[in-house]
Amino acid sequence: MHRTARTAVLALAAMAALTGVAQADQKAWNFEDFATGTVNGQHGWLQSNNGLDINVVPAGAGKALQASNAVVGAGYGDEAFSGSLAESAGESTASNGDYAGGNRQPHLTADFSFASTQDTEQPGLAVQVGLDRGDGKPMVVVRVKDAPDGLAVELLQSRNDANPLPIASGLSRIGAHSVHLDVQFVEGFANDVVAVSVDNAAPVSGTTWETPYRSASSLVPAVDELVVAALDPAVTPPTAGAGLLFDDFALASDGGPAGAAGPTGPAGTNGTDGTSGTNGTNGTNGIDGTNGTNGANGLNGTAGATGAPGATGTTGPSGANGLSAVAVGYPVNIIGGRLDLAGRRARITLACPQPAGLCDGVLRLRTPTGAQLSERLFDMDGGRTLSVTVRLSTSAVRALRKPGNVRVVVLARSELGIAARSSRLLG
Ligand SMILES: [Ca+2]
Ligand SMILES: [Ca+2]
Ligand SMILES: [Ca+2]
Repeated sequence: MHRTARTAVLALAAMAALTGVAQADQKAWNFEDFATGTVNGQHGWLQSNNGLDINVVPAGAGKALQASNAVVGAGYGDEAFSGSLAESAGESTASNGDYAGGNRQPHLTADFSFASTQDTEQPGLAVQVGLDRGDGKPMVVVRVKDAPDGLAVELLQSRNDANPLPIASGLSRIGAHSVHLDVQFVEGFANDVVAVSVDNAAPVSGTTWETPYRSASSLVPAVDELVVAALDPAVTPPTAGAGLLFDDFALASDGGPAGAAGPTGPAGTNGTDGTSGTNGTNGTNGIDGTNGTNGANGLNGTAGATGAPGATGTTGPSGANGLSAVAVGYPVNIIGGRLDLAGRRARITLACPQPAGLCDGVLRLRTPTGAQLSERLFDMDGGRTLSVTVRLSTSAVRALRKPGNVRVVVLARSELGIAARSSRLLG
């Protein structure tokens, strides 16, 4: 007997076998809180035939489920069933038969470990572990058996399968071995996939019992629990209380691994336009351009409208006092003359200034002291000269003989009637 060492290894092997797949529901049993003896009635386990060699036993520091085919049952319904998952697994059309429930899951995994209670061969030893709904209608069954070259595991794909699918063989009787079951229930006929791996080796694939059930015109059952079954009679039955130690059962149902990505859907419709962006920053100033050429002169515009009359101007300043008529007159120039006392006459040359227009006046001869002697009227155009001969009376000649000279006085008016006076003393 080597139960102590083997059970410790059993626990480690089962922990390593658990996977991280998302699970809809799971249950596990390591028998540590079970009482030794029959498993019936403990933590959901049921076993209707208590004459079978299946019991909870001490194993090392803990406990495990011992089983052998020292006694065999009449059918799966006699055997040891675990508690049930809340979510059963199977195809959508599988039958719960009042033994399973919850939301049907398409995928299920199961794990357990086993070890021999003996380190030598137990000829004819064989114990089955199946997936069932609780009334002895399994869908998946593996058999653990002993053979001359060691322990072996095989998959039964029907009840009393004459050619079970080999999974592993030649396994050591010293130490524990782990089993991992992965079951994919696929809608439709003969297509479920059961993959079984022992000690983490590459899995071997088979199928469920869906086809045998359908061939027998039976409903295909759902599964939600484990069954440990002693159903294989032996020529030389194993010793009661020996056989195999099972431990660390774990069961989980879930939605299965994610499928491959589907084909790309059609392109969506265009979204609405986004909002306008903010204004950008101002650019730098450009280089100054060259001056253009001058354009042609435009046409003269039309005359503007006559403006409104201007306001009355302010009174102008008073004018300067005007000069007297004499002051601004044009005196006749007395150019020259000759006194001819013997001929009793005087000849005087006069010139009228151009601006005067004309000179109209009287020429008078006087003594140097001013006594009137003679006179003569004249008129002439502006800018002309005129010789005037004035006759002298005898008394005038006498009055002039002593001084020898005469005063000529001319008084004349211009074209504007302005009078002017001029005088000259002649010898
Ligand atoms: Ca245990
Ligand atoms: Ca059940
Ligand atoms: Ca199927």
